Amino acid sequence: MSDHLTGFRARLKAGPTAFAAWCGMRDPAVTETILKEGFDCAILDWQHGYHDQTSIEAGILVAQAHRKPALVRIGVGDFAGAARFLDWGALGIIAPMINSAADARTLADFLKYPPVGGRSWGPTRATGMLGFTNQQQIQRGNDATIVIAMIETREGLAALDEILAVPGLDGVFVGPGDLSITLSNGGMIDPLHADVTAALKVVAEKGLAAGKIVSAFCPDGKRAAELVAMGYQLLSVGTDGFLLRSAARAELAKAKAS
Ligand code: 3PY
Ligand code: MG
Repeated sequence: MSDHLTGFRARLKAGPTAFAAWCGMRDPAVTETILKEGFDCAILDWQHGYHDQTSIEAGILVAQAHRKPALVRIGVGDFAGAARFLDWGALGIIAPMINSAADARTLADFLKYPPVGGRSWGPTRATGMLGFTNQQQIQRGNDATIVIAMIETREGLAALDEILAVPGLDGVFVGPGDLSITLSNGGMIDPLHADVTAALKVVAEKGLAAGKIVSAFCPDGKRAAELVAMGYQLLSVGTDGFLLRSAARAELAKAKAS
């Protein structure tokens, strides 16, 4: 059994906080380079990243080569596509703009096998990759993969209690950028704004009380450290683009200082 993969969900709940490499770039070598710096998993960003289907598949495989899980942040409402990514070996799905319990139920229904949901079985990579037989895939696949709803709107926050009560949902992931936009009625984008910080505290408290995985996007490491203190169990740290840009800027500044 591939415990480094199948045990991910349990490890998130037990702690310590896991850190995710947020990967929007298409080349799997970028994912690999960042992952090797000690991140616990990769999140491949299909929604806003540069990925195509081939690069999602390559990202999953390169993460697996380093014995790390890969999760995919899907497009809005793209639950059928998400099930394919699980078949290919993604260990988790992060679904944006989940605004109601009905949204969360539909998400879980697509991605969890019966009796929890109605996921369709496909004899693709995931079964062998996880070390499962077909029968075990049906019986244990639901526990080996995580289904996470993004809370990133005013509506999602208002429906948080009902969303957290959806049985097939493993966790919530705060998108602070979109949250800042909706909380200000389009007035600003500021993922570090005090209103977002207050919402992050509420999501952590309610999510942990409901026994769900609490996770969030962090624009940088400083923010991630603050959210560890709030009890967050899975945090992304910047993005591949941000990390590349900040290292480039810092090194060029040193070169020009001479
Ligand atoms: C947000 O901050 O809105 C996100 O979706 C993180 O990428
Ligand atoms: Mg968002």
